[in-house]
Amino acid sequence: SHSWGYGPSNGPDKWVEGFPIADGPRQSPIDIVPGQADFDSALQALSLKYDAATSKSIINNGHTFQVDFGDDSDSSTLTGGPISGTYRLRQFHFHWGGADDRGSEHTIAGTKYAAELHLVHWNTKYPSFGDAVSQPDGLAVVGVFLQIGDDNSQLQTVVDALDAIKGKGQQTTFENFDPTVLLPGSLDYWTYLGSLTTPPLLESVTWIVLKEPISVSSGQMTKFRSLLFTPEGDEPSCMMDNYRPPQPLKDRKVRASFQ
Ligand code: BO1
Ligand code: ZN
Repeated sequence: SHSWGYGPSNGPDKWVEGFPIADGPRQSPIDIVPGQADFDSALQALSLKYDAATSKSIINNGHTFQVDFGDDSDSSTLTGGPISGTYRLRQFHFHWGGADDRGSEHTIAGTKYAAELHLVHWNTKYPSFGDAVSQPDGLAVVGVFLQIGDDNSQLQTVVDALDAIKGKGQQTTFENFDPTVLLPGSLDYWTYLGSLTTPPLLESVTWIVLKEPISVSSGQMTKFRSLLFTPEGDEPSCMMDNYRPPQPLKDRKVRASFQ
């Protein structure tokens, strides 16, 4: 059958055929133009409280690799920032390019980073992630840019696990990992209302995009690209360029937590 992906025949330009919300009013990602964002002094500081004991496994799902967390209690949470209430961490994953000059989903005044980390949280006013994912205030995703530079020793823990999940559908345990170690020094952010960046493209995400990038070396990016979109036994296709380009801002405002 013909499922979505990032190729010419099933990539972002084709997603609207199966997911008409692709042309909806609050799609993600977007290009963030800092000079057009409104500083909002009412925005609170972000509070990210993660417990390493909640990390469970790492999986290649054929679109990206993700680390999944136990989310049956308030052990790893996001509060503050632009959101009300408590959101629980469900998973984190990355998007990246086929070369170091591209790969992020959000762009900053047109500038692309080499990759983007997404920490995905769901609103505990709903019973589960599955219920929250289709609600307008159901999810909050923290986006962190990866900029080419020094080897990132915190990220290397993740990179070292990739050998074990080369093909689509492969997974392995990934325990005792606190994703706080992946965050930059500053939690200054931009925020706007948007969507999942992959099908089903549901318009349920409060986006929180951090201003300060983290580092990644070119060698670490090469290891991301050694993953495969394909399952073991199929003609191999390297996992890269798994990002959606920026979508129209339409009737939305981007707010900044900083001046
Ligand atoms: S993203 O952060 O906007 N790139 C994004 C895109 C898609 C999902 C999550 C975040 N998808 C959902 C799937 C669910 C899955 C869940 C948690 O991720 O729709 O089926 O359970 O991994
Ligand atoms: Zn993502």
